[in-house]
Amino acid sequence: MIDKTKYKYLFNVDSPGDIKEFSVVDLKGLCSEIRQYMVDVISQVGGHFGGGLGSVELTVALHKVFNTPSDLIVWDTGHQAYPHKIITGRRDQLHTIRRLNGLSGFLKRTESEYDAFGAGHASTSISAALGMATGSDILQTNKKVIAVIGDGAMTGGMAYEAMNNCGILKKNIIVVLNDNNMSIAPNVWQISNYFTEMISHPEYNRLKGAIWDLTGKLDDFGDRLRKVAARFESGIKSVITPGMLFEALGFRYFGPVNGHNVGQLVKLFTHIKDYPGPLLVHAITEKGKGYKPAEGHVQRLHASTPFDKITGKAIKKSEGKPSYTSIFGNAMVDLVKENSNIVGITAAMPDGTGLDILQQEFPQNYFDVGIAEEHAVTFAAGLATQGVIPVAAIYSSFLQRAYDQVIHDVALQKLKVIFAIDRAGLVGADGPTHHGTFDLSYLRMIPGMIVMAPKDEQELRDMMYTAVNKIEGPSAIRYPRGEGTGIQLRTNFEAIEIGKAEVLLHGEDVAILAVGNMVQYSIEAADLLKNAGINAEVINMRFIKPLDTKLLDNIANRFDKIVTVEENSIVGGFGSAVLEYFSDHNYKNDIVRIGLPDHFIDHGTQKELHRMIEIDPEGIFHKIKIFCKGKGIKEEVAV
Ligand SMILES: Cc1ncc(C[n+]2csc(CCOP(=O)(O)OP(=O)(O)O)c2C)c(N)n1
Repeated sequence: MIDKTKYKYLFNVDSPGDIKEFSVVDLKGLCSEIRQYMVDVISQVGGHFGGGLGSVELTVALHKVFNTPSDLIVWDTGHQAYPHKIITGRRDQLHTIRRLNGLSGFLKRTESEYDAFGAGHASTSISAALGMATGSDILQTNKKVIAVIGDGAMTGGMAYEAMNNCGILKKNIIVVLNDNNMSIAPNVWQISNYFTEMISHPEYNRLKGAIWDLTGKLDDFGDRLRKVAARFESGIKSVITPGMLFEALGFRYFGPVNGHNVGQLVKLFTHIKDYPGPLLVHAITEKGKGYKPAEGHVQRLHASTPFDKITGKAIKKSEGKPSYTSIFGNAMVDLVKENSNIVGITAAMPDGTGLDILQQEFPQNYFDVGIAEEHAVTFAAGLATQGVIPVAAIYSSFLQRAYDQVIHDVALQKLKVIFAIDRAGLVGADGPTHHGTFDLSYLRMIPGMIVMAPKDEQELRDMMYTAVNKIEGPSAIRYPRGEGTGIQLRTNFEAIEIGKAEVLLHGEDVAILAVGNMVQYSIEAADLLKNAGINAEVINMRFIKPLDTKLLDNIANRFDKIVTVEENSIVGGFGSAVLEYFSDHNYKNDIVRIGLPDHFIDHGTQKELHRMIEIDPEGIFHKIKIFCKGKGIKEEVAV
């Protein structure tokens, strides 16, 4: 329960309109209450945390100065937008964040009119904001448009594509660079070294008093700004400010400013909001600001499960089974021990992918390229041309960004790049931006790509070994978020024959062809079917491409009824591959595909979502029972 008596301002703010008359003292009070409220609520329910704590003053200042929702604030990535949610009418639902039917953990246009643009993936904000500014111009709606982007998101190429275009189009747009020097892990943004160098340059410091010294005392800010602005027209600024790079791209650079001084931010935004053309405000912030345990935390509590408010320590659940992520990370270490030509590549997700384990053991075999999935893939392709064996560890939903690179730079050139695709299937609380629901569809159509899905942790290890040692061209291994099955692992690796499935249960009434984590679910469903008098054969297909066609011929000849099960979109995935094969070979069996429906699935726990769309063991059982016993079942079963 939240003790509302502790709050003087927060519960009087139901929308940004309520802070318009706030004094600087009030704004400061509100900022500290937003932090307090985030700690109170997120410590109980979990969620993204450090980024939001660092963006409180920016959020309050922007909503104070601009006329939202008519003016448009585009938050990049969206994990740092909890303060924005809190002051745009969603304060009282914050405890539902990331839960089934609750608030989204990111930005969502259908959730609030204040969410100008949906987000979840990084580096999109400047492009979207430029589109909005241009749209506002065309329709003459005279809206102010502000993009807020982190230094981590600035490592994504799209941000530069957008800035370049801003310089060309010269629309009125404000980009706020929320620079906390952190991505999830410490950021690998080379330009921040440039800023540091610039800011510490003696020449810059000598002239600092005369230029945009917004970090200091700014009581006479208005007058000085005008005077200094005039001098800048002569071009001095472009030579001596850290914003030279942005200036070269066509932005007017303001900063660096203290992103936690709300009064100063309000002044600055008020002054510049009517300036024409692209502006860039460089705000220095601190991830986890104002909450000691986050400030001392290596990842600044980027995201957390529920935690103890005092210590910041996660409230531990009992030790579970090892995650696929950690199995992958440890397998990388074992593989590198056998062959030092293997390297792991992550796009800013060392912990998320498990490659932090490799980084610790073999730092020279590890690369964090920033939030730059496209680059990661082509970088891997380049490495492969030289005989290095790159393993690009990228979440299923983030690999979507690098699709052309997978086709054009890797597959077309038949390069040996191994894609380790974590978070394949429904990821749970992160929701539709992060669900990995399409990779089987988008990978299996690529010529020469071998696509695998392990049924358990051992098979993941063996597939990695197979990809390294038995496959010459590109390959992909996709596995789900979360725990494995908990099986005992062999220490040695074993190669798996390419395109070979395995029959796990023999039966005669129906054949269940399953991939990945759906194999285990299918075995459990087969158990339930047995009790209902239906004997199912369960096959672990292992390969989505190439399919085990010998086995498919055998199945088609032995079974009238065949079911495919996958945690991928029903459109174009594994089941579709089986249908194509059967159709091409004139088999007329009765086939039902079980998978993810052809619509975006919201957030909830993985378990809840599996239940809801009936791809948990009970759901699979239920569907197959109808299929085997009923008539016209396909209509009922098809998802
Ligand atoms: C395309 C893409 N790749 C990876 C991620 C995962 N991710 C979420 S937040 C984040 C770090 C963002 O850093 P920054 O933009 O500096 O924001 P901060 O959290 O530091 O405020 C990353 C890598 C993502 N959301 N999108």
